[in-house]
Amino acid sequence: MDIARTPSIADGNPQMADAPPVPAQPPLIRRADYKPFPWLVPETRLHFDLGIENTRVVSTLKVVPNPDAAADDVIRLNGDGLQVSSVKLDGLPVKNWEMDGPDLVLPLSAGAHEIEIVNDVSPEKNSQLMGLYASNGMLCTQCEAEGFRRITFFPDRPDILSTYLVKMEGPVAQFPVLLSNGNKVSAGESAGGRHWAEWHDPWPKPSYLFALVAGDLVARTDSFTTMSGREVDLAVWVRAEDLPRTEHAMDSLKKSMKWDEEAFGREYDLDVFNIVAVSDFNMGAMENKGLNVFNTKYVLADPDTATDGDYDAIEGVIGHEYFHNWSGNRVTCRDWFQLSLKEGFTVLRDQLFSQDMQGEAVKRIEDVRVLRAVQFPEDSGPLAHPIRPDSFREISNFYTATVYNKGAEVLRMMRTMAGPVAFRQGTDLYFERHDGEAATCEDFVKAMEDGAGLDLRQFRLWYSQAGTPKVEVSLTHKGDTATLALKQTVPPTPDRIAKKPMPIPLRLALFDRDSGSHDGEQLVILSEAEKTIAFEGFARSPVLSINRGFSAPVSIEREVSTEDLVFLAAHDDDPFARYEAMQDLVVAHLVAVCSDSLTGAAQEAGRKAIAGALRKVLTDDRLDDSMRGELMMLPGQTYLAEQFLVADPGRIHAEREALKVALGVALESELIALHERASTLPATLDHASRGARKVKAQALVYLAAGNPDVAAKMAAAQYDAAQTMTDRQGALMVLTGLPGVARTDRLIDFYNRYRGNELVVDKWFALQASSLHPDAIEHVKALANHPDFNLRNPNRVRSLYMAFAGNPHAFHAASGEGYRMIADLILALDPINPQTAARFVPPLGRWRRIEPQRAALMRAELERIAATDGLSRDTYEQVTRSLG
Ligand code: 0A1
Ligand code: ZN
Repeated sequence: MDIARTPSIADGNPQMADAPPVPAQPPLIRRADYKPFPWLVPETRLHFDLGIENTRVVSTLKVVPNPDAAADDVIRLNGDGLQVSSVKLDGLPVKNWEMDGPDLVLPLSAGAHEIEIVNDVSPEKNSQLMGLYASNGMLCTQCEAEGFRRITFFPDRPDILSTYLVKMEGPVAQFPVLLSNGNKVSAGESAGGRHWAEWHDPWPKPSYLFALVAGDLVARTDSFTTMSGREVDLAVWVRAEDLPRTEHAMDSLKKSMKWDEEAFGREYDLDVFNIVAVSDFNMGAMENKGLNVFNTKYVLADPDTATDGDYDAIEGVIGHEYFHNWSGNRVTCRDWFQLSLKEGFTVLRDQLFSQDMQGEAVKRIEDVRVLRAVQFPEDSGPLAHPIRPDSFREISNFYTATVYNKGAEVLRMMRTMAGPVAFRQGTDLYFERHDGEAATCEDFVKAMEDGAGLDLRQFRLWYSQAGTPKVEVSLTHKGDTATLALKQTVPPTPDRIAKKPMPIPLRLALFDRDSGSHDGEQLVILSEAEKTIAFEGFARSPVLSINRGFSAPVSIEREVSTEDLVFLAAHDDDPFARYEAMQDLVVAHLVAVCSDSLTGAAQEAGRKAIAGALRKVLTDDRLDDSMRGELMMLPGQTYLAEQFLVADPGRIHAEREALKVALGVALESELIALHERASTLPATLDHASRGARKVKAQALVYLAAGNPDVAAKMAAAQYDAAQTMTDRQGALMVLTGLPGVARTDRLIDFYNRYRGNELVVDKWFALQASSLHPDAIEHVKALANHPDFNLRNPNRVRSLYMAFAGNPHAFHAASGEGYRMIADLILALDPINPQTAARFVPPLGRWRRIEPQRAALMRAELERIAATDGLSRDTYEQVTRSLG
């Protein structure tokens, strides 16, 4: 770029570059516009003089022309709100640089150069939690996606790979521990109670993987011997009082390291692996090379303060971040449009890991439940985008369930089509070909074609087309032939109306009604818009089990009898399909009830059929409790709402609750018996005890609907006797929804018992915000004024308001008060932490799929936000897309 044509904010050298006001319309960045950067930065040296109020950064970059890019006579270094103190080029001070908006632009002649820039940042003022920030007196960083530019000037894009040598210095008393990426190479004391440490990361990496941590931390340490016999020092760093809660995190790390060697042949590549837990964090965790930074939520656990679900989530997230060392770090992304290259792949890897650790069936069911609750609505709403988006204004808005979870499903389909062995050959080839590179989704697909022997020409559409495909299924029977007719449609989305058919791998089986068995599963790939397949040898019409294991992320539509669903719920040998039959049974019933298409008698018959199927689930002693707990769960409100073009959330909620009442009444004795039997298991972490705790919580949910007095007594007793957080929280969840003294007493007890434990107090906020209590809105308003509520801590904000936004009867209150509260939150949070604020827009953005009165209220709140001056890029983009 020619500097003469660059608009400049100053004639001389501005000592201070204020963050520019956000333009009315932040620019749209397009995938098609990708161009390699004219310069490479093979080496980066950083010096940090650390302070909470002010940190001085000296950055020295070796730059050389990029042989694969068009030459330029300037270098553009991205910045974001930085104060420049000085710039040197090849050792000499220069003044001919300019600020172009937030970026620093420096003229540069061809050849190799060294650029030194000195700038200051203020960690304590950084409430966005991007770049270098302070959390509980410690300093830490978050650089993905574009946070490094808030630390120093740099070509802050993932295709610029550099080795980093980092020296940091600060007061020993305040920052006894100094960590960065890679291996520690030296350390020492300096005058005035100060010390320093130097870290070197030999693996070239993009700036988004840079990390630094300085603080008063202690570590649980351990070691791991890799498959080639190298010893790696492991450490999990936390505040001293949290040390007893780090054992599970360390175990999870060691399991992840071993699993990645066995399942994907991936070995760790540094002498140390550090994990640091921080209380203030926008997301779950971050895979910085050799120095993962985690939200405390995904590190700290003991049975008294963490639920079984928390234990599993910790194992999954530790695995996820660790697996990024190969899928993300050794092979990174060329640009942010390729985000699913690392995220979809790493989610698939963490799902397979958790399946191996916890059991395949239940994990698959949980993953599909999340996909349907979060990704399906995204794919059918105004924020729909392909797993490889074509454009964005703010990349933080694209860390979505589509890029992550649907991305994982797309790769899982390749694995289903290739088989696990060939899929592994594909991933081996991908890692071998692209190690040390910034790659694209296309590179991955090509490696899969070459390594796994798949033809993925048509399959590539899964990367470019958004929207959840619909597959209409019908099975007819004549003579001894069953004929399956399949028809696919990919719905229009805001980015594209006309869509092409995509290959949809469907695992299916045809059951003989009499024997209850089938002759083997088949994989049918539906590549065309329509297809019919004949199956011979069926004297009677068989029962079809389709999309077994959820082999494709599609929605299946078919006319199926209640009788067939009851059959599958009891007999299907694919555990997912069994779960699915239970779900379908309930979905079909509730959709019909909410559409007023059932007579009173038909409604009664439907409830009876569901009660009968659920009774079998409660009493089938071949089922293990963990699976039983899954089969007991009713489809969630959002998934139910997805079944309607225009949903009435009030009606859906009321009918879903009414069904719970009916089931709670009809099955009271079975539910009580199940609860009693499960209560005899010990409070240990083994599979059977965990399953028992799951069914106890589910039993209480139905009993609370059917017989609130009995349920309140049982829940209070469970609460009082609880030896685990799973039991205590399960009981309190039910009590919180039931008016009465047991509720108040136990809520007070819970708070007093765990006061000061941030993560457990988060649960206390969330339980009340998500409760069935009729006054939940009032409770949330009161909690917003609680002394422990704090807009600056994302976990606390989410614990109150995400829980509230997911609570249908409160968020969708017909008055519109719930919508107003979320809009008020967005406006209050946006100036503090835009990334977290923008995450609250999607619940309001669903207005088009909601009945007209509520839709108008939701839209009005979006318009109120849109009309506010000075919105962040994050919130601006989400709100304008949602208004469409
Ligand atoms: N790469 C991380 C997710 C992540 C993204 C952005 C962040 O900035 C606040 C933090 C974390 C992962 O997939 O785990
Ligand atoms: Zn990730």
